[in-house]
This record gives sequence, C-alpha cells and structure tokens, in this order.
Amino acid sequence: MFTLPDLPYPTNALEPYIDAQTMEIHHGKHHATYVKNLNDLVTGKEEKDLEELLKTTDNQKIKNNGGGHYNHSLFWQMMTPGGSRLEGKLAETINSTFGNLDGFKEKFTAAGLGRFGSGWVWLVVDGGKLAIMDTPNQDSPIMSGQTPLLGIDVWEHAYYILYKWNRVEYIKNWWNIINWQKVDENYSQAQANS
Ligand code: MN3
Repeated sequence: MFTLPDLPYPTNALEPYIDAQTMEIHHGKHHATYVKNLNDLVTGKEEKDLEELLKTTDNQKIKNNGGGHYNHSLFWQMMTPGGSRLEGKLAETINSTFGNLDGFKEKFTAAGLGRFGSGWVWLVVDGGKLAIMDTPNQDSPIMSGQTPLLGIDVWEHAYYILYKWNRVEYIKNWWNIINWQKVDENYSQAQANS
C-alpha cells in the first residue's frame, strides 16, 4: 500500500506565495488521487519500492500515477515556510555551474516557461554534474537516470487559483519558499550514492 504523506507544514504556511486553498486541493485531492490510482493499479502484484517500480515499469498508468505520487512527495519537502538559505557545497556547485544563484534561477525559470502544457522543471544530478531539465506530465527524472534535487510543479493546478494564467509570477514567487537545506541534503545523498 502506498500512502499519502502528511504535509510537513500547515496548508496556509506557504502564504502569501502559495495559498491554502491551492495546497488543500493539490495535496488533499490531486496527490491523494495519484496514490489511490497507484494502489488500484498495483493491487495483487508484488509490491516494489516506488523508485524501483518507476525505473522498471512499462505501464503508462503506473508511470503517470506513480510518478505523480513520487514527484509530489518530493515537492512538499522542497518547500518550507519563509524559505531557507542556500549554503555549503551545493551553493558552490551552483555558482560554478551556472555563474551564480541568479543565473541558475534565470535558466530554471526559462525552462519552466518553455515547458509546454503540464509538467515539471528540475535541478538534477546527471552523470555527476548539476543540470536543469524538464519533464512532461508526471514523468520523473529518475525514469531517465537523473537524480532530482529540486523541482517545481508547473501544472496549472499548482498555481491557477492565485496566479491564474501567470506561470512566470508563480515561479518568481516560489523562490521565496525553497527549502535549500533539504535540496542540499538531496545533493549530499546523490553524491554519496554515486
Ligand atoms: Mn501537481
């Protein structure tokens, strides 16, 4: 059985950048539905670790719903009320890869605007190096061998109530609530596993 993880903060904790109603629907309805559908799809089969399942399945419905569960579980943890500071090894590597943090944000935002339709934009480790990539639908970087460190959901359901059509405003505001400490932990873990 896969289960919906609790949010690590109350639904209104990311205001004014992400509103409580969006969080209630996004976590309590969208994410919950991916979990329910995933459980319906794997019923009666040997249950695998979710990462293993996503790396090996050919079933598009499992990719969509399992990817949805995996990506959103990461997404909630990548944000924190008030944000946290980017420091340490990850800060250095972002600077050496993208020039500086603003250079990174610019490229990441451009990828977010360039993703046509629904999907995600990611900071990943790819072959030991930092890279920005985007994925359609609920595809996850782990399906193509990259390790996600930070990701933003650019489906309209992630921002429509507060930002309407304005994806760029959503991304601009989202930088205020990044849990860089968690992203740095993800980076350390990715390096330890490689
Ligand atoms: Mn979503």
